[in-house]
Amino acid sequence: MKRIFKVSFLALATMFALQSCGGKTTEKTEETTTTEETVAVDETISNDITIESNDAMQYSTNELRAKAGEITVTLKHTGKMEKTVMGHNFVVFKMGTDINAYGAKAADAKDTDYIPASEAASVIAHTKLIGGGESDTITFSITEPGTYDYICSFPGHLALMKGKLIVE
Ligand SMILES: [Cu+2]
Repeated sequence: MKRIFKVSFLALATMFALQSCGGKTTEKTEETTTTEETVAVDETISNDITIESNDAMQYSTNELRAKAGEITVTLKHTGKMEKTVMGHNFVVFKMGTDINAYGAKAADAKDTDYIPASEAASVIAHTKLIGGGESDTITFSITEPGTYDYICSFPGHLALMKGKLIVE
């Protein structure tokens, strides 16, 4: 909406410049550019986050934002498939973790729902593995601002199901 308004205004200003004073068109355009910079960008920051997952092996977003402190994440599975076939979880890591190496270890950890005990030191928090129609909520604390990776550790899902949690 804001973008459409901005473009219309720009067009109007240019037309006015052309009609009234042909020689000063460049000056008028510069003025319009200054106005454009005042348009605010909306960014959603919430420490009560809901992220969805589906039968197409996707999260609803690959970027989450929160403020340092307690963060609550609810993972919902909006699909219909069982967790043995299309299970999803949400695993968030300490900075510097190699998520591909973690994913490889996770694939061998079927007995613990693909959360390998050997890699626990890299994990800040994780939900349980859920199937279609289920959800799980976790609360954890991140005090250091930064960018934290999250993935679904079900075998093969890391290719599509990964994102960044940006803590400010
Ligand atoms: Cu998954």
